[in-house]
Amino acid sequence: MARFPSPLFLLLLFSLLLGCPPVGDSIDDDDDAVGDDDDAVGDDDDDVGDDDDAVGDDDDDASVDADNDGVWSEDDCDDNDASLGAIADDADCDGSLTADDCDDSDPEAYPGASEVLDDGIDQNCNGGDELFCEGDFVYITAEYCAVITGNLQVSQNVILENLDGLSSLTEVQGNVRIEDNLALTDVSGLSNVTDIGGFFLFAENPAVVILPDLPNLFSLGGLTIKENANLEEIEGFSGLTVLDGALSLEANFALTTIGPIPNLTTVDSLYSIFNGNLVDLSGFSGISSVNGNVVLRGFGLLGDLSGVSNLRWVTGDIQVRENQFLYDISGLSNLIELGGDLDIYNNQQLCQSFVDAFVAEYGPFSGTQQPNYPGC
Ligand SMILES: [Ca+2]
Ligand SMILES: [Ca+2]
Ligand SMILES: [Ca+2]
Ligand SMILES: [Ca+2]
Repeated sequence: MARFPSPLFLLLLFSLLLGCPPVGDSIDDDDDAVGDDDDAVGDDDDDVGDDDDAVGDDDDDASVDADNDGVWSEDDCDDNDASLGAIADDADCDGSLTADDCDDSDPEAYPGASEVLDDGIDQNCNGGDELFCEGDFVYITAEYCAVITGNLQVSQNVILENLDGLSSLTEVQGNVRIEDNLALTDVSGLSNVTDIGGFFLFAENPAVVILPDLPNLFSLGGLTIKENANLEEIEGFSGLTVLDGALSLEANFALTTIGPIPNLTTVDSLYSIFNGNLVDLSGFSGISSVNGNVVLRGFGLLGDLSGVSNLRWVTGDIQVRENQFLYDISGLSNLIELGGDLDIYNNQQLCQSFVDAFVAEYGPFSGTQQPNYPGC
């Protein structure tokens, strides 16, 4: 029996021959195996959220808000990303609103963006292009330096109250001296510094009461904090991991607290000298290895050495002397190796008998372990 094409097939064939869109068929016109609806209301057959509402129709019409952020697709910087809002509020769609964006026509520039040095463009919106600075610099000339290849010196400035002009600075390959600045109170401008190749000297800044944590500071070639007359607190150095030199606190007479340096395990030498009001050495508790001397001298209030109880290896001498209130040296009992002398003397309240017992148990040690308090 002869077979004839079905009426539906004939209708489709007829439509195609006339160049009309197929209507109401079941054919997968775009061959993507996703059911086209073919209802002749502006379909683009892209199978992406066809709404068939006769507006258009490329499926990005005003009734679509794919990321449900309340901004219609045609007005949305990215309708698949709810964190990006309306073009009207953020013309370059970089996530920084027009009011906050230093260049709302440049999506590479916004507060917090990574800087490209020396390109003439202020990517991070801090007011200027950041620079690779070759040679030595002082405060005034160092503004916008991100890297200084030589030394940085901020000294003998009588009006400088903060270091905000150094907020671009991340690396100094030489030494940093912050010294003898009478009005300086705020040091947080150094908070973006990560590496100082030479030493970091912070000295004779009489108006500084708190030396804030510099959490990005990872590596130093030495650290000396001395003779800051009103410095009460060193908040710590939470990121400091490499100290390729000595750690020295000297004659900060008001200092009561040093916060944690939790990642620092090794220093070249450890000095705390004449920080009379320091009562707690727990900031040093991460240090286990000293490639040089340990000097703990001139404490007025420190009672024990528990803050340095993690000390295991010291290649040089340990000096514990002239500490008025020290009565307990058992914090040194975890020592495994002492390359030099053990000098413990002139500690007015430390029982000589305790010192003798310590030496008998953990020694013998070279060096001087008397006199201390004889009356117990
Ligand atoms: Ca949206
Ligand atoms: Ca913007
Ligand atoms: Ca921008
Ligand atoms: Ca730049």
